[in-house]
Amino acid sequence: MTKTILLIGAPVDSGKTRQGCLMGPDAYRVARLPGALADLGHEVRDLGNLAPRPCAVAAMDHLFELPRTVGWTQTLSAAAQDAMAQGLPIFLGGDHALSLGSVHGVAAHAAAQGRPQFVLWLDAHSDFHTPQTTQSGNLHGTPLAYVTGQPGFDAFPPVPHPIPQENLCILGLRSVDGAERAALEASRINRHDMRAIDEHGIKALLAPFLARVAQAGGALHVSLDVDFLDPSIAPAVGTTVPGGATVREAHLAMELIHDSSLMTSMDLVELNPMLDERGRTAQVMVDLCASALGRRVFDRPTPRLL
Ligand code: 5AB
Ligand code: MN
Ligand code: MN
Ligand code: MN
Repeated sequence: MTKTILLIGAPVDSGKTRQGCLMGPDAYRVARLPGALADLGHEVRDLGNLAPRPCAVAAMDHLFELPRTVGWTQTLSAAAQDAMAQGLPIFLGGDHALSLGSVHGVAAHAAAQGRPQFVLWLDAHSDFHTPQTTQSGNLHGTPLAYVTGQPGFDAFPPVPHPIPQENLCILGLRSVDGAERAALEASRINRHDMRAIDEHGIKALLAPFLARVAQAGGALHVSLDVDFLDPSIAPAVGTTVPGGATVREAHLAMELIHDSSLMTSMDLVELNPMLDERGRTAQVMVDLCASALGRRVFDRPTPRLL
């Protein structure tokens, strides 16, 4: 089914100290994301890049760039709510702090429609820190705590529609900090680490979650962190953790998402073009996005020599 796809550039770089993700949206454009989606028959509208609202909240010593990140959250939540009324938004990151806003916004839209919101989080990390538990002070490690309504986000917009923990599924885990682990273990969040993927295969883990989304008539936001992938195939990321998903595991996840027809919004996050090798990470992310929107495995173009 053809869709109206809104590409929303979110050059967020305030979520961690290592800079470079601000170049992500343009890298996706250069790697031909708009063309790849248009080739599948979709109507593609590139809305250009957003900028954060100026924000007067006080800085906090142990948190990197809190005011700027709050400003981005306001901008992106509003943009997400607007875009959901027009089609399927894809947020071109930008680091994962952008999901503080994108998920906040899509959840507000779903609530207004009386529809439950679900989130699939493809990531090496659980991003379940609060501003109190983070050791690094990097807010890109906090979005799942924020959108589920955990306490400690007083500087951020209120969360009137927290996403129920059982509506979240994290796939690809292999780096979870102590405080996050305790909170995660006490939670109802569905989560599968790399060992589970090794033992059962990605379909056995993902299909039951997709079935629950379908059963509930839910909206599904997919948040794809570059570090879900093994760094050997996706080196352009500041937080590399060996032992990630293979090219085919990631494509199969995207193909299953497409077959389900459930995805209503998406983030492509954490690409740092400064760390890329001849654009190969940008390219693999573009190809994965195309799979999520209907490119079949045998229709994949033969890659140009890298
Ligand atoms: B990402 C770490 N848990 O809090 C922290 O890349 C890493 O969005 C967070 O998943 C990684 O700084 C955040 C050590
Ligand atoms: Mn992440
Ligand atoms: Mn990560
Ligand atoms: Mn990362």
